[in-house]
This record gives sequence, structure tokens and C-alpha cells, in this order.
Amino acid sequence: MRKEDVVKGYLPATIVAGERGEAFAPSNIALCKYWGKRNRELNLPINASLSVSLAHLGSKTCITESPDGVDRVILNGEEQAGDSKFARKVVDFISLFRGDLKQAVQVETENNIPTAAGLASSASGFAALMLAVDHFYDLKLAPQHLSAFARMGSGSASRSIFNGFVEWQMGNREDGMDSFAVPLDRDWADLRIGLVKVATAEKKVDSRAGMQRTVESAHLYQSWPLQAAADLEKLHIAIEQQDFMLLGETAEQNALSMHATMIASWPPLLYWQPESVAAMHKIWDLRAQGLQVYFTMDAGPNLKLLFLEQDSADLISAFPELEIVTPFATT
Ligand code: 2P0
Repeated sequence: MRKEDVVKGYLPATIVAGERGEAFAPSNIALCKYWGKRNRELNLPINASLSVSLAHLGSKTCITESPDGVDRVILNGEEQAGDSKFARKVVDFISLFRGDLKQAVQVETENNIPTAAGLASSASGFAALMLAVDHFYDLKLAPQHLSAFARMGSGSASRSIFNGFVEWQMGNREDGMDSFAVPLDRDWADLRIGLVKVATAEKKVDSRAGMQRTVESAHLYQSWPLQAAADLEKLHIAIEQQDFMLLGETAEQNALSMHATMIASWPPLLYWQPESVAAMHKIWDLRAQGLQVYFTMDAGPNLKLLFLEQDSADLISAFPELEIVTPFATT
């Protein structure tokens, strides 16, 4: 099933462009990871995942009419070549929604995620783009449809439509319209996420290619959906009961289990650098000394720490470069 065929059924009969569509979406860190697709065209996952959004850190996107009839994409103030991978992905996504409208657009996106953090921006990027498209064409899509369509741009973008703790349900429909994210009605004021940068080099294998390789070549992957389902249940309990140890242990084991499946792929996929492993040992040492700190990692060498506000000072002395995010900031 093609994306455009799925989207068509949810659009108004006539699409009319407004003057401007602007939106912000937060980045997110998965505590139970999305790894593996059952449908690559629609980005339908093999397992459900659960994340926490990064509040004010994310992407802001503004769509206006193009001044000269050519689709233009500007990223962090720099115009992207029309045939670049980034510009094509953005324009192809918008084309899913503009129907027969011939009007060209200008899309400006700014990411305020510190580059030092080494965080991917496709989640917040496609979520902000989806929200901006909804405003620009006045589509008035329901939140679950915004999430399902953002997922077609990038799987993790389905979660970035919402703030706080968010679960992306895997769904089982062929058109994927039951595979969207849902915000959990729970917050956790003193939860902190620390971004530890250990390396900045561009990764050689992106998530999309990495998960495909894992699904196709790692026998170990067969156990991943079971691990993810069990972790999801534990995370719900941890969040419900504000049990930080359960949250941290589950998130760390989930991340390491995902990496185990990557390492068991062929050719092997190891996103860790020596500095990543050194940081893991440092965290385990700190934990052995009584500090409640856990880590999670995505398809890259950097670590994201989970801890509580009361331990911020100790974490800053252990990791002086630590970038601290307050996911449930009230201001
Ligand atoms: C996650 N990752 O749950 C997992 C953990 C990376 C490791 O979602 O192919 O950029 O666009 O659907 O969303 C990164 O994968 O992949 C990701 P596509 P995406 O956060």
C-alpha cells in the first residue's frame, strides 16, 4: 500500500493553502526502542515503543508560498539543493498532502537541539513538518492521524507529535492507521535526561538501513519483540508508580538488548566507540557507589543519562560537559 493512497482518504475534498503554517515539535528519547519494521513503505514497526519528549529541544518549521514557483527548503538558515536527500524527503512529504494544488512552497526549519548532543532530528523534524502542513493547508487532522502521518516521514516522529511520556502503538492494520502514538497522562517533575557527547562523526549506517540489516541477518532479533513487550509493561508500572530504579533499569536493559541485536547482524553493526564503552563503565561505577543513574543509547555512539534532580550536582561533577534536559519543565 502506498503512502499517498492511505493519506488521500483523510484529506478534505479541496485543498486550499493559507498564508503561513508554523509549528514546533520536541525531540524524543525512547526508553523502549523502536527497532525493526514490518512495512518499510509506511514505517510500521515490529514492536511498540515508549519515549519521553525533550520539552523545548526540537524543531521549528514554517511553510509559506514559494516566492518564485520553485519548492525551496531551508535548514538552519541554509538553503538546501533541490536534489539533496533532505530537500527531496521534505518536498515528497508535503506532496502527500497538497493534492492537485500546483502551488510551490518554501519550508524553513530550525533545530535548537544542541549539535553537541549528537541527537537525531528526524523525529522532531517530521513531526514539526506534519503540524506545519496541517496548519498551512488547514487540514484539521485529528492528533492520532497527525501522529500516523508523521510516522510515514520517520517512525520516531509519530512520538514527537506529543509532549511528555508517549507510547507508539504498533497497530496491526494493513494501512497502518492504528499505528500512532498516544501521550500518557503522567508527568515526572524531577526526572532529568543528561546528554553525553562522546563522538560527533557522521554515522556510516543510518537507523533505517541499520534496522533493516538487523531484521534480515540477526537470529538474535527474534527475541527482540518479546524483550520490548516485557519492557513496555515494566515502564508503564515505573511511570505509574514513579519507581525510578525500575524506569532506569528497564530503559538501560532495553537499549543494550537492542544493541545486542545490532551487534549480532551481518555485517556487524556496532555504533559504540571506545569512549561510549568508557562512559558505560563510568556509569556502572557511579551506580556501584550509590548514585542512581542509568543510560540509554540510540543508533549512535552517544549516551543519554537518566537521573533525578537531586543528583544533578553529582552528575555534573562526573560529566562536566553534561547537557541537562528537564522533560517536564513547567516554563
Ligand atoms: C527509537 N531509533 O525508538 C529508535 C532507537 C533509533 C534507535 O527511532 O526509518 O529515524 O525514519 O522510521 O525513526 C530512529 O529511527 O527511522 C529511531 P525511520 P527513525 O528512537
